[in-house]
Formats: sequence, structure tokens, C-alpha cells
Amino acid sequence: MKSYDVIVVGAGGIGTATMCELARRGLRVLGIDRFSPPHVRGSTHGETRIIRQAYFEHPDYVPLLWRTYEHWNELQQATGARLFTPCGLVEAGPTDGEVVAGVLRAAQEHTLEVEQLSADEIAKRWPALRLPDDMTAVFEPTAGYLLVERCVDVLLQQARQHGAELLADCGVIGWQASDKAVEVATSKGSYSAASMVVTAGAWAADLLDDLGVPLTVLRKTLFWYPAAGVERATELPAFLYEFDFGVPYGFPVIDGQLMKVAVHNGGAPVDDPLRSEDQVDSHELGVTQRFLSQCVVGAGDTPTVSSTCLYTMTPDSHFIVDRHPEHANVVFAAGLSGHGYKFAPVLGEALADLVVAGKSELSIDFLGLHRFKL
Ligand code: PYC
Repeated sequence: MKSYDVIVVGAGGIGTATMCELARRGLRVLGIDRFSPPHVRGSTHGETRIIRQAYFEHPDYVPLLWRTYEHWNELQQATGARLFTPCGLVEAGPTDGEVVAGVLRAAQEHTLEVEQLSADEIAKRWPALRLPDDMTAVFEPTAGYLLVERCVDVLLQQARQHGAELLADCGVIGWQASDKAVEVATSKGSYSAASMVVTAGAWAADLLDDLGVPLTVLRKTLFWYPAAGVERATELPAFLYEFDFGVPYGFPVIDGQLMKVAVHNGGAPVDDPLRSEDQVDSHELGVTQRFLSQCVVGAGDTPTVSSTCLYTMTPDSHFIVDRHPEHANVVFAAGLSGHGYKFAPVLGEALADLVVAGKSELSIDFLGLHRFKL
């Protein structure tokens, strides 16, 4: 049986970053993925992901975000690839809602630059964008978007340059761990390593089912709408609006033609992530159409492209990053709950720390398993 220092199960966003970090530290790394990354079957595709610092979900994410920005910048400089576009982000909603209040709380706690903008100021800066009367808006200039497939590709290339291997199109059937080794059974034979990292996205629920954390996989649809009639569509910021009918978000036009818009909340539970492809969610279609008709002047009303993406939710929508309580040599990041991609390199660093040292200096305690009564 072929043996490594570390096997990383799942070579998507977090997995490729973890492979890269471990290999950079001189470890012999094998990544295993059910498909051939970057692919469209998990949670790491669809062109773009928002990256931001004034984190409405919780201010405790902010130090991790500072570190993740450093990583993305270093990766851009080292490879010459354009990964991050700092177009800024408008977040809007009721003053007492989750989003605007959460952004202001994180900004205040960590002294982050955020502007409050009126409806007139929004329309003046971005002629196509509108703010409903009952909403407040905040603008984060240091936010932007990552080109997600390109990021995965670059991280994988870097991991390989540092000596990591990838076993693609290979399903993991099961694993067992002793103090000294982990044996992973796959559709292409068995492999062993001193440690294992599980970064398997929608498939983490099966691989970590002994932990008893209820991870729920949701199917989400990404839509691309015609945007030829949207004034200065390539100069828009990314945006996220909290309505009572849903939380649509989207991006400036990047190809001169289409605007990507999707819905952050809700989603249909999926029993088998393998059978979730190509189903357009009609509720999410309606939310994005209603949003565009109210807030983006000139956008088309029928998407011409769509794609399914999976969210793996924890009960509190915060990630779980920890060591397996019974196997110190098994570590994992699971339940990224639809907002994890921007953290890929910092989570890669944290997971590599857990493998190498059993602990990390990064502030990940609030993401530990201890918060669940299992
Ligand atoms: O991770 O920032 C994010 C995000 C917003 C909407 C979906 N994901």
C-alpha cells in the first residue's frame, strides 16, 4: 500500500489550499477527489466568490480574514495570476436586520473602513444600482471577488510544484485510524498516511458521520442574466441585499455580457450530492428576478445560464475546524455553510498547523466542535 505523510480527502477550495500548505512545509501529500478539480460538482465553481472583511456573520472571523487577504496577495505575487478583484461590496438591508447591523458591528470592533450610503449616493456612484426606501446600505471598499476556478487551479499547481500528488476521479469508501496511521479505502485501492485531513465539502457528512454533527447539504442555483442594458455594468461593486423575501447577491459583469446573481439564504436539502446537478430552483429564480427588477436597472429578466452549487450547513452556519476527538491524526474543516471559499488559504494554514503541531496560533477556537453538545 502506498504511504504518505498526509492524505487530504477532497481537493476543492479548502483541500487544494491545504495540500499546498502541507507540501510547502515539506510533507509528502496525497490529495484525493471524487472528480477532477476544478470541477462543477461541489461548492467551488461558478466564476466568482465574494471576499470581504466587515463580516456580518461574526466579528471573530475578521483576524482570519486579514490573514486570508495576505495569503491571496502572496499567491498572486508568486504566480502572477489575477485572482482577486477589489471592486468593493455594497451590503443593504433593514437597519435592524442581520446584514447591515452585523457589518457595522464587525467594522466597529476591528476598526474597518466602511461607508454608509444613501439611495441617492448609491445611484450617483453606480447609475444602474438602486436602494429600496426601507433599506440602509454600507459599502466596504476593500472587499471584492475571487475568480474561484482559477484560484483552485493555481493552488493545485502550486501544491504539485511543492511535490503533492493528486488522485482524481476517485471516491473514498471509508477510513480507519490508529495512533500512528490512517488507512483510506478508495475506488482505486487503499492508501495510508500518518495523518488525514477531511475537506470533502458536501461529502464530509458521510466521512465524519461518527462525530454526530448534523451537516445538511443544500442545493443552490447560480444564475447569469443578460446585462447588455446595465449602465457601467463592469464597474459595479459586488452586492448583497437582505430582503424579507430572500438574500440575493451578485457581481459586476466580468465578461462584458452576463451578470451573476444568486440567493444566499434558503435552499433545497439534498440527500445525495451526486444527484443534485442541473436542477434550477424556481424559488431562487423568483427571488433573483424580483431583486433585479427592483434594484438593477437594465438587467434582463430571464437568465441564460445557470449552475447548481452545494452549501454544506452546520446548525449555526459557522464552520467547524478541529481535530477528530478520538483520532488526533484526523483533522477537518466541514460545514462551510456557503461562506467559506474566501478563507481557503487561511484554513489551509490552520489545518496544516493542526496536522503538524496539534494546534494553531490562528484564532480558530470559536470554530471548534466544543460548541455542539454531541
Ligand atoms: O461568502 O461572502 C460570501 C457569500 C455571500 C453570498 C454567498 N456567499
